[in-house]
Amino acid sequence: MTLELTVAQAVVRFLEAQHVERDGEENAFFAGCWGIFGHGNVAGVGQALLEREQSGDDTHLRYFQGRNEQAMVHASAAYARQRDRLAAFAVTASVGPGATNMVTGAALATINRLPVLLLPGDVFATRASNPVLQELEDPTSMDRSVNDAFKSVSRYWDRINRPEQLPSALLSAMRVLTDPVETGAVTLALPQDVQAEAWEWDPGLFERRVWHIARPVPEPAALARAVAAIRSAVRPLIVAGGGVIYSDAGDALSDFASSTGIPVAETQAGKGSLAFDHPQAVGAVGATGTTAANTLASEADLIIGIGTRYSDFTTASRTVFAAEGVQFVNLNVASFDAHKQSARALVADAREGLAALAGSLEGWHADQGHTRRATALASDWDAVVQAAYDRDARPLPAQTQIIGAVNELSDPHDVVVCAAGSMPGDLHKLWRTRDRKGYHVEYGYSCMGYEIAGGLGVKMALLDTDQVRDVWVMVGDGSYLMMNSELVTAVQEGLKIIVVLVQNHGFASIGALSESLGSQRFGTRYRYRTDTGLDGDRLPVDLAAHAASLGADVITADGMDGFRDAVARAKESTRTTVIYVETDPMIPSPDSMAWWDVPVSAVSQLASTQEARLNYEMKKSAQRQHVTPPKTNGKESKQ
Ligand SMILES: Cc1ncc(C[n+]2csc(CCOP(=O)(O)OP(=O)(O)O)c2C)c(N)n1
Ligand SMILES: [Mg+2]
Repeated sequence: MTLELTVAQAVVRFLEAQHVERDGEENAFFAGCWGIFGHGNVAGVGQALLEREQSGDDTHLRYFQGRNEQAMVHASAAYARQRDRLAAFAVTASVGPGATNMVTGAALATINRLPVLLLPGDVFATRASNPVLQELEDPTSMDRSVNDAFKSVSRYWDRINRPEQLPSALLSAMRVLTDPVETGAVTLALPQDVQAEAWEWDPGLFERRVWHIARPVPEPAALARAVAAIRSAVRPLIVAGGGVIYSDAGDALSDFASSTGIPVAETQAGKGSLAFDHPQAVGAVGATGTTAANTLASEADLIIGIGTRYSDFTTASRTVFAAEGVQFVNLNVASFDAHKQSARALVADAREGLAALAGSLEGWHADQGHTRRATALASDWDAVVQAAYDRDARPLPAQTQIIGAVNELSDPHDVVVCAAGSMPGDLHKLWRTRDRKGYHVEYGYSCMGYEIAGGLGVKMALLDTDQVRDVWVMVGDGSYLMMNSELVTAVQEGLKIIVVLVQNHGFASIGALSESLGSQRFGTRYRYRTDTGLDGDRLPVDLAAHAASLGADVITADGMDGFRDAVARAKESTRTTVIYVETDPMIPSPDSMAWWDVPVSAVSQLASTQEARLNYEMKKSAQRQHVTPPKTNGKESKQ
């Protein structure tokens, strides 16, 4: 017996039947399908979604309309992150520009290891009408289309030129999407003629299927090596990354830190692994770190990296782990990351790995003086945070005051969302996380324009899991201008997000970076052109009016009292609300005492650049490569 469906109908029916299970809990994997239609998908995937919506079957794949394909992928990635990768979206786009608009979103999802299934339309497989509208012809090969651009940003990529290819492609896509190591963007390019083609399918393809999310356990010998390294450490420091959160290992980490007294620092993706007031929490580490975490990192003889990929922000471009002979133990589900910094690799799920370490280290405690010092350093930093929240800059508030007010006036379980600009660094240092899923800063790709679309995805994830929590989207004027269109989608869907739109008339973050590198804030202010460059008056842009024109409620906040009042009103409202506030971009936030490697021109006519280059060379000399193999008690390890 077979079932006759088009290729697109088969895709939709298959997606509806996929489920995942972890720790005994099961749920449907696909929350729905985002889509913008054009000739490349309207009559294929579009028709299939319509047919299912009209079927009366309440398990049909829900359809969501976006404004911009990139934004739809961002919303999907944010959704998957908020759901700990246990649920995801598919995204359908037309052929050509609709498809390539998704490439940036795909890269973001893959960098952050977030599952999203991309279904770009593709040019005719039969070539019956080629070149079709929007087809980029390659004279060297008709087998190539713009969708080949997805290959380098996808974890799995396929093109369905014949219906028979679909079942194995779909199964491969699911294997990758649900694998904690492999996951990221998966692209199945669907030629527009093939989408509409009918085929007789084996009905087994559409049966309910459950994918079990793996929690690999550590290999005993690797565990023993890690335990030996920890036992002999004098000043150990844990660096908690996003893997801790995805694996839901927060409680295990909290218990482990309490029982061993090892301080815990957090990466951007790992922030929230511990509540900010846990006795062992020392906050953000690296280029945007706290003085507590960075001091401990610079003195540590052993770094225990858990679920981190050691980005340059985490390592302060390989300067923050500065002690002579510093060693690494890396607990990571991905062998690739576990082996970084010449570590003793402990390849395992974060929660399973922590449980195994805790079992082997029962009764062991780090040096009490080390533990006490970490707690004292963290408390010093907390006073710095309070001072940054409480300062009273006039006439315009400092960004740190805005962050402080949102932190203090939001509920402990609300979610803050951000991605690019000066705010991610400030949030990393200053935000007091009180909930393991309360901090959502996309800093793998740090993609301007992610913020509003991401906030929408987070809100959808909260609603789908019956959680009543507000979403605070922190967005700069530059990011807002780059992509604000999903405000319309929030209004359309009746979803409430609160957008804090921080107006500082340009790219303040890159301005400060530029100045520190001797490039004089070139090209970073939003100013009229004059004879001497972009240094005229401010542009007459009214972003508050713009947001209102998209259907959001807008509150223009005047000073800090006005801002606090706006926060309270936004909290009470049931509608998407934009709080527009002007800040002073020249007020710096507390210093991290850390470096970031951004090379400065080696030769220059500009005195500012020459000076910055000298400083760069000095800082660069502190960079370490961590290439020495792990050693035990000063002797070469046999392992
Ligand atoms: C898509 C994209 N383009 C460029 C950058 C580089 N970049 C990082 S932050 C930034 C400026 C952000 O401006 P804004 O949103 O106003 O935040 P502010 O720096 O003023 O806090 C730029 C251009 C980026 N991260 N993403
Ligand atoms: Mg700005």
